[in-house]
Order: sequence, then C-alpha cells, then structure tokens
Amino acid sequence: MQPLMITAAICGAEVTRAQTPHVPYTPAELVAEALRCHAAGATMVHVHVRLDDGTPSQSADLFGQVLAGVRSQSDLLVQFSTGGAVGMGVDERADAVRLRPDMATLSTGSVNFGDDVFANPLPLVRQIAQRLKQFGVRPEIEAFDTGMVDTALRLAKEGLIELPAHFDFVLGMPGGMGGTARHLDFMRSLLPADCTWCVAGIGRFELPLAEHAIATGGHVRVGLEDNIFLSKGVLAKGSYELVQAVAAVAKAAGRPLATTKQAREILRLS
Ligand code: KMH
Ligand code: ZN
Repeated sequence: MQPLMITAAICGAEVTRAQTPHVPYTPAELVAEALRCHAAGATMVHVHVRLDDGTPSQSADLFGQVLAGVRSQSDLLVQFSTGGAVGMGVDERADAVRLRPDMATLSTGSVNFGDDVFANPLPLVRQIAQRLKQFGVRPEIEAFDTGMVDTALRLAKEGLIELPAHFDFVLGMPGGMGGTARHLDFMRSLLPADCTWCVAGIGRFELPLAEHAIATGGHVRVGLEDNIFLSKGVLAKGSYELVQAVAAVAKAAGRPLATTKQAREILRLS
C-alpha cells in the first residue's frame, strides 16, 4: 500500500464561528492552522478563504497570502478550492488558479448540498478544467456521487483531464451520496487502474470512513470543513486534532504517513 496522504480541509466556506470558535478565517489564522496540521501529519492543505467576518470569498489576494505564508514556512502541499461557496460563478471560483497552487479541486457534477444546490453544469466544469490545464495545475476531482466519476472519465476522453487522476470522494453530505463503507467501496471500484483516491466523510462519517480508507489503500481528508467534532459532542480544537486522530489510526494499522516527496510522487506533481 502507498504511504498515507492526509489532507487537512481547515475552514471550507460554510462552517461559522457560531458553530465552532476554532474555525480559522484570516490568512494568518489559516496559515497557522495549516502548519499545525502539517506538524500533526498532513501532507496537503485544502484551502478556502474568508473575509475577516467569515464571509466566504475566492479572492486571489487572500489565496495568495495563504500560499505565500505556507510555502515560506513549510513544504506542505497547497490545494485551492475552485468549489468556493454555493452560488458563486465560474470566474470567481477559478480566478486564483493563476497563482499555481500544487493542486486545485474540480467538482464534476451538481449535487444537493443540504437545502442548497452546489451547481456544476458541464460547461462550467469544462471551463474550470480548461483553466487548470492552462496553468498546469493538477486537479483533485471532487466526486459527491457516482455520476461525477463517470463525468470525469468523459472529460478525460475530451482531453480536459489527464489520467491517471486523483479523486476525492465526498460522502455523507445531506442530499448527496451516503457515507458508509459500502458507498466508498463502490466509488473506488469505478476508478481506472493507477488512479488514486481519498475520502472526505462529512460529519459523523468522517472518522469511520478515514479508518476504512486506511485499511483499503486510499488516502484521507479531514478537517473542520467537513466535520467539527472529534467525538460525539466534543468539538475538535482545530483541524489538527482530526489529523492527529487519523495519524493515530494509521499508526495502529501499520500504515506510514507520506512525506511531501512521496506525496508528490503519488500525485504525479512535478
Ligand atoms: N463549499 C462547497 C459548496 C471544493 O472545495 O471544491 C464546495 C466545496 C468543494 O467545498
Ligand atoms: Zn472545499
């Protein structure tokens, strides 16, 4: 099995300070939290940015501050979100890709997202994929449902996505695909040879799916974007505590954590 890559999704666009006081908002807070996650074993940070009051943003200036802060202090891989927040348009979502982070997300379909819809019609997906290609940024394909894997493979045939690709299965989102081990097993069974995958379980699905991924050769994403609790009723003091929990499971399972160099090789990053 490959060494385990842990991605820390440290703030997302939706989690608020009313839900947890531990969610970072400002670039300085995001960088500090990213470095704590790196120290806990994360090889990549999945970045969203916020205005100082927590309003979701896709400001290239804010993304740039986070990228520079992380890169000046560590070799942690930086992945930008192009998903942003529900309702954002393609130009806003994909603008910061020009800063050339190590990776950026690419959601390949629409999904009910709680009471909202995370809309990703094909022309928008193609535009973001094209933008990633233009700037040489490798996508992580966010698949909230099975059709999104099929669509990614279709985009590969169109030349917009390079195979083998790296996928993130986002499971357990209210309105989306369920978050059991069976759901994950089906998703990973759909991938062509040599593709790599990680799982992001939402809410209570986060840690059980992480454990299943560790046992089955996948990789793991955890963090306050997806789940704010370390255990039932106990808030995580930061995404780093969730990374620590995953690192402990990996250690018990005898699966080493990937170094940045190993992660670059696994993800085929230059
Ligand atoms: N905030 C969600 C609407 C991504 O980062 O690429 C979309 C999202 C996916 O978080
Ligand atoms: Zn995200």
